[in-house]
Amino acid sequence: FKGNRPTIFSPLDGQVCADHDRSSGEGIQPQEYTLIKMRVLEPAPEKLAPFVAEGKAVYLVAATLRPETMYGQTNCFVLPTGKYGAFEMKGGDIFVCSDRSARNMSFQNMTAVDKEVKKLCTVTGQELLGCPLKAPNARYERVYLLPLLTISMGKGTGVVTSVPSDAPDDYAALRDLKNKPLLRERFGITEEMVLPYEVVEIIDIPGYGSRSAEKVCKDLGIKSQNDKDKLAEAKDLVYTKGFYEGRMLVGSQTGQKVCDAK
Ligand code: A2H
Repeated sequence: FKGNRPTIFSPLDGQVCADHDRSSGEGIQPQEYTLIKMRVLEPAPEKLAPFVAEGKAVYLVAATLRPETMYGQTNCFVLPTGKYGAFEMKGGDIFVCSDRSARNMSFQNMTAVDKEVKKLCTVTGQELLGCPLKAPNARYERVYLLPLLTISMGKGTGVVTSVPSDAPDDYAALRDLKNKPLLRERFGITEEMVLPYEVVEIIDIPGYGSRSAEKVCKDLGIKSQNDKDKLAEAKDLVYTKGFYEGRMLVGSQTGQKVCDAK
């Protein structure tokens, strides 16, 4: 794709995928994300149920910079107050994501009609919470859609898949939901949606072990998903080291360095 719109390659279906839109910012390189198609299982949220009943493949579509970590997915996140849509894509799939990302995808040959967005319904993050999903490559057969309050709707697709072994933000948010019954109650999340989901060890980083996000959250004394500055520091600490020195513990590239496996 030419221009300043970022291109995403999805290794899961070989399509060229799209993401955010930078209309200004000369010299700023577009961010390349991988889109992860997480299929909506039953019982589907009310707004999506008619499409699922028709036999359509409906996906929550998460944007990630770390496709090699998908073996460690334990859940997916949306912003409860975020506005999402269900969009008709090429081949009849339905993608649930932010309006902005759907528009971007329409310029990357992914929508049913090129350069056009066909929105089937509008849905809030709150209305989607608790939705069961099939996460590709994950150890768990079904994972749930949970709230993450720090999602930016202007980035990626507004949908974040959660890998608490390697992403400090994901670790802190899942731990909040496990430890705080009132937080679960506020968003209609049940124990079964969070308590059975343990960290999956997928990458070993020298000095950080195979649960690097957990270790760095403990080392820095991160108390919740709202500890923004410390979480930014935690991300920096594990990200570079993990990329160059981490080794895959699972999957077809077991033993390889993360930078090669990716
Ligand atoms: B990453 P950057 Cl294992 N709002 O994926 C907030 N965060 C978002 C988002 C949004 N709208 N869209 C994507 N993200 C997250 C995996 C991962 C990620 C791991 C480790 C680090 C990591 C599993 N979650 O990101 O601002 C997504 O989480 C560390 C930065 O574009 C995506 O990759 O640089 C990353 O942030 C994109 O962040």
